[in-house]
Amino acid sequence: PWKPLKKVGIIGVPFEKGQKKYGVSVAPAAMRFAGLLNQLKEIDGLDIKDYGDVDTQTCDGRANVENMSDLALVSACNRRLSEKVTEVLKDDRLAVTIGGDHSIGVGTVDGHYNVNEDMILIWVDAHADLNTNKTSGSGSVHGMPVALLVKELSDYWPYLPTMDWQVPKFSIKNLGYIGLRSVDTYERLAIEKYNVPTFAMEDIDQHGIVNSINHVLQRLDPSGSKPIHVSFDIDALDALEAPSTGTPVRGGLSLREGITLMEIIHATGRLRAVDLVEINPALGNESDRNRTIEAGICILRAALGSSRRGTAPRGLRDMPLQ
Ligand code: 6HN
Ligand code: MN
Ligand code: MN
Ligand code: MN
Repeated sequence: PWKPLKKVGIIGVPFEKGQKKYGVSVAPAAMRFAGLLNQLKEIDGLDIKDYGDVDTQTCDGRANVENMSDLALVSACNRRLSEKVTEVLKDDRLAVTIGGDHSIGVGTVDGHYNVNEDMILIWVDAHADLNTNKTSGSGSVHGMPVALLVKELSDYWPYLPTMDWQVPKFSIKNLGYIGLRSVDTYERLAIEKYNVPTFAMEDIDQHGIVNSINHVLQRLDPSGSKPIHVSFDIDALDALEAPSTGTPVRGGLSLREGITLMEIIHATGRLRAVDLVEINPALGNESDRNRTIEAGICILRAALGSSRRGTAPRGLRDMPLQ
C-alpha cells in the first residue's frame, strides 16, 4: 500500500547555536539561492511547497545547564520546528528540513513522532550525536540530539529548563546508524548497550551500502510497514565530497553511496521526513561551498525520486513527429 509521496514541504532552519562555528545558519538561503526548489520541481510529478524559515532568533527564559551551550535558544527553535514539521506532515506532505546544525534533529523527529508514533529513524552521519552533557567533550548540542530524543536515555539527563515541551517518547529500538567514523567512547558504549543497528564505515566497506541500508531497514521494520525519517548530516559524505561542514571527517561515504542509500529509501515508498544538516557555506573557498551545496541537492533529489536512468515524459508513448 505504500507509495512515494508526490507532495513535499520544504522547511528552512537558519540555526547555528548548536555548535560554535559561524555560517551553518546561512545554508537554507544558500540552498535556495542555488536553485533547490527548481531542482526538486524538475523531478517527475512532484508538488513542492515552501513553508519558509522557522524563527531561530528568539527565546524567552534562560537555561544554564552545565556543559550545554545555548540550551534556551536550541529549545525555542526546536519547539517551533517541531510544530512546523507536524503541520507539513498533517498537510500530507513529505517534510524536507534544511538546517542548520544537527541540534535541529530534536525538533524534526519530535514533530514527526507526534504524527507517526511508529516511525523509524535512520541517522546518516560521521558522528553518533549521542552524547549527554556529561559525556560531551564540546558542550555543543549538535552532538547530543539523539540522546535528547530517546526515552531510554532520559534518566541520564539533569532537569533541562525550557525543554518541558519535549518529552522523549521515541524508542532507541527504532534507531539505526549509517556512516559512522568518529564515535566518542560513551556513544559507543550506548550503541552496544542498546544494540543499535549501526553500519560504521568499515561495515559499509565490508558489506556495501546496499546491503547495509537493507539490513538496517530489515532490523528496524521487518514487515516494511513503518514510516521512515532520515536525518542526513552532510558530514556523512567524505570530506572531499562535502568540504564545507563544521566537523569534517576523512574517509566517508562517496556521493554515489549517499545517492544509492537515498534511492533505496525512496523506493520503499515509506519516506516521510528528511533532514539535511551541517552544510556551512562560510567554510572553505567558493569551489568547496558549491561542491557541498550540489552534493546536498543530489542527496535530496535522490530521496525524492530523481532517477539517474532518466525519466520518459509522462503519459507519452512516442517521440514527437516532424
Ligand atoms: N554533528 N562527538 C562530537 C561532539 O562534540 O559531541 C562531534 C559532534 C558532531 C555533531 O556533526 O552533528
Ligand atoms: Mn497547512
Ligand atoms: Mn550530526
Ligand atoms: Mn556529523
